[in-house]
Amino acid sequence: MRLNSPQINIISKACMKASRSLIRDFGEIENLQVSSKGPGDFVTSADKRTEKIIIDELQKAHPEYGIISEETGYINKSNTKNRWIIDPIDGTMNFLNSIPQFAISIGYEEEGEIKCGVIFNPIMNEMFCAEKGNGAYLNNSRIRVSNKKNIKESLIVTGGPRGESKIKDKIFSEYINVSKNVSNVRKFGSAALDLAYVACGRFDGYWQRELSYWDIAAGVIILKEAGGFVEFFEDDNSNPLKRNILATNSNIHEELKELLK
Ligand code: 2AM
Ligand code: CA
Repeated sequence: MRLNSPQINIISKACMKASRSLIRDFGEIENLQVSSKGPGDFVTSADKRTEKIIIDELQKAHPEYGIISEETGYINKSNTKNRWIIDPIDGTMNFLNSIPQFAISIGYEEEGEIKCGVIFNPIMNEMFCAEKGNGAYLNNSRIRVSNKKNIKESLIVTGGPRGESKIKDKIFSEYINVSKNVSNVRKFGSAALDLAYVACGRFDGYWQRELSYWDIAAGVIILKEAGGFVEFFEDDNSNPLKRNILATNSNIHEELKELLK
């Protein structure tokens, strides 16, 4: 791999370290699924355990960097120059149900711009990573978005709505409209991996409302470096951590955007 910034090395090391306990935890879930208590509490602690390993590792390298992480929130909030953006388990619902479609996602931001990121699915042993200006990789191979030009032939991925969403009807009607005009739509349950899959051409486009910044920070740079196009739409200015995202191979971008109107 030709990625060589110190930050990408720090992130991939943290991912590898955290993934060892995450793989063990995933192995436990099957047993807990059939127990009367269920795996709920265990998953919450696995999430926290994974986050702690990642944060400890990142802080060892740079105690002064800012952090935004799903479970803990902000650390060193005043440092907005250098910041790690962490989602310890993206695709928690899949993890909870013993479905191996989840990932650790870590992005690194400098002066408000994402410079590099890693998305690691420890069960499939797939590490997606990218660094600004140096391309995107899946393990050791360079990746690129698909070359699909016709939206009617495109495979699109999306997610949501969550149970508590106040715009469920809107999200469902978008789902129907997109479904009628593309080859097919998937709901895979991990925003980070959805973006990574567009980056390597498995999907042609992705959209999702009501995400959090940590779900997509690493995915944005991976997709951009793979030749894709990312756009945030109808941003809620009162909450900078909330995002609606549209991300494609760039060829079908305008057409997919049109379908969401
Ligand atoms: P999670 O697994 O870390 O909770 C599922 O469609 C994907 O969207 C997952 O990446 C999930 O992250 C994320 N997601 C769905 N609804 C969300 C919400 N309301 N806020 C934040 N993330 C959400
Ligand atoms: Ca997430």
